[in-house]
Amino acid sequence: MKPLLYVGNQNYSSWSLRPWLVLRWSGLEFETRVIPMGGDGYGSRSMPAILSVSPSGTVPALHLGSEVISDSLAISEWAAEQSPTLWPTDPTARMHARAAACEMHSGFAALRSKLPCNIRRRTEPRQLDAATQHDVERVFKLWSSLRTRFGGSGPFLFGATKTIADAFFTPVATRFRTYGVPVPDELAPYVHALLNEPSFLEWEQAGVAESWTMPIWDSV
Ligand SMILES: N[C@@H](CCC(=O)N[C@@H](CS)C(=O)NCC(=O)O)C(=O)O
Repeated sequence: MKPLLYVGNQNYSSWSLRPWLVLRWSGLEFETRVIPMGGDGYGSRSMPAILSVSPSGTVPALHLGSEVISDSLAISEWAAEQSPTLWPTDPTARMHARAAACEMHSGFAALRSKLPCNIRRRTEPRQLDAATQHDVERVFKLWSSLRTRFGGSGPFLFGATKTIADAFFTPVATRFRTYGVPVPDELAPYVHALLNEPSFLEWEQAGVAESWTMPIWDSV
């Protein structure tokens, strides 16, 4: 039986996009099922449709036979056990890749709430509040330091090979595009590489084609 990944709406669910990219990049075969988010229980991790496949009440959730992994980083770590190049092979680079993915996984609260993921949307550039600006600048510093130290001649954070860290920052690149956040020139090629990566383009196309809308997110 193939692994089965339950995801949220592809236009909006940044949590879902990350492990979906990781699984794609792993080369493992898997199936994807989309659960439209919203309605009763949404926002309090008690949507019946999600709870029926994910004990945490959240997507993404990966089903491996009778086992369920309901966290994007844990799913990515599972994939990396099957496909070791998902983390850099050099131990020092790997340590920094893990730290970057974990920082994204557990931080950037202002960026998440003020610039919600909405892949197909485009707004005029806006004035960011201090906390969001701080998060944006931290992302730029982190990307710059990793690219300078480990990027070599490749387009991604750790060079030519895409890693879990790149998957975790792909939704951030879409947020910068959606809300017109100016990206420093030196980082524009990295954002371009993320937003033109073939698996991402496939996900984006599915998101654009979705008929669901989340009016609250569209009005932020
Ligand atoms: N720590 C989880 C968080 C996942 C998460 O918050 N998912 C959102 C969708 S983007 C969700 O399922 N929300 C359902 C709800 O809030 O009711 C992960 O990394 O997968």
